[in-house]
Amino acid sequence: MKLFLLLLLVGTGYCLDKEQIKGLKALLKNLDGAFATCQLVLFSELVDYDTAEQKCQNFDIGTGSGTGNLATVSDEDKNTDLKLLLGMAYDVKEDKSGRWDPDQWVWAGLRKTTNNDGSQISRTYNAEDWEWADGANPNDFKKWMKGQPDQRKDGDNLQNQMRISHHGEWDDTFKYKKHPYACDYQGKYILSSSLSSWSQAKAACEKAGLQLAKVRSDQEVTEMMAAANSFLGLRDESLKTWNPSNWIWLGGSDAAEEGVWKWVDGSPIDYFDGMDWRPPNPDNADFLGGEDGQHFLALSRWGKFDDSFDSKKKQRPFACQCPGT
Ligand SMILES: [Ca+2]
Ligand SMILES: [Ca+2]
Ligand SMILES: [Ca+2]
Repeated sequence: MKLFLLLLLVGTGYCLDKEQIKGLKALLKNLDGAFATCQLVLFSELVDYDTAEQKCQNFDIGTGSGTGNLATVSDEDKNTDLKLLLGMAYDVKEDKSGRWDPDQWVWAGLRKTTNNDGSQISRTYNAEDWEWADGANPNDFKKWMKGQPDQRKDGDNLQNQMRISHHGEWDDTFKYKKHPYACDYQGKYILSSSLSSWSQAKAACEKAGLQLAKVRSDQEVTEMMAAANSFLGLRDESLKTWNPSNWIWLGGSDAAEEGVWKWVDGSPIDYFDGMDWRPPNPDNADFLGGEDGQHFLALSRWGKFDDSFDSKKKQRPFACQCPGT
């Protein structure tokens, strides 16, 4: 059974069960502005469709911008993730007028590219007339609201852009409308700003079907710094070095055997000697009294590593790793 679950998780997308969705919500609950699952990232800023598309293309996960795209929502998993993320950013409004508010919808990447003459034929949904922002035509998966797409007209404008509701229903609308937007998430990391000890952080990632993160190269330090900037916000320059907010728990430990560092999945930390340690670390310090040294890996918002304590006195943000990355 365990192996089976593992195999499910290692695939490209991974399907969250009810408990894991709860776990993911807990990870994201104190964030502001950007929210990610391992498939999608949603930004709460309200923008028109063209701006949303541009912003997804420019979203930099630490590997350079220009490669992102507005979300391709081509299966039930991603539609479910999108509902979850919109719900994290904005509350659902059930009243009749409120459900058409800008914050009740999110831009995804589907747009109508052909048969746009407004005729009766053009108003009938035909997947070949539509295209995802990544260039693919829609497959059989669709979630159009009853009566949609209806290709309404406003002067010269037709409803050629798709938006998705809190209930996961699709509607075609005008590109000048302003909504939050979702991009396909190409990153490796889900960050949580919920201050936690190392073992609390480890458990919180596991509850969401994830593991505390690995940072295995200088390049991944850059990616982690980019993820921290996107999800936790830019570093607050007024905070002192050891302020909890300046440190992110990672999934490394030498608790089992002093000096033998392993990731939480048991694999060795080959990058250990290449890590940019904050001098004089790693020092296995024991100043917290009653402790037998420091056995848990943290990374600062400056990209410096430290071995630290798993202690209620060390409540920090943390990073989880997306399966298969
Ligand atoms: Ca419509
Ligand atoms: Ca140690
Ligand atoms: Ca240390």
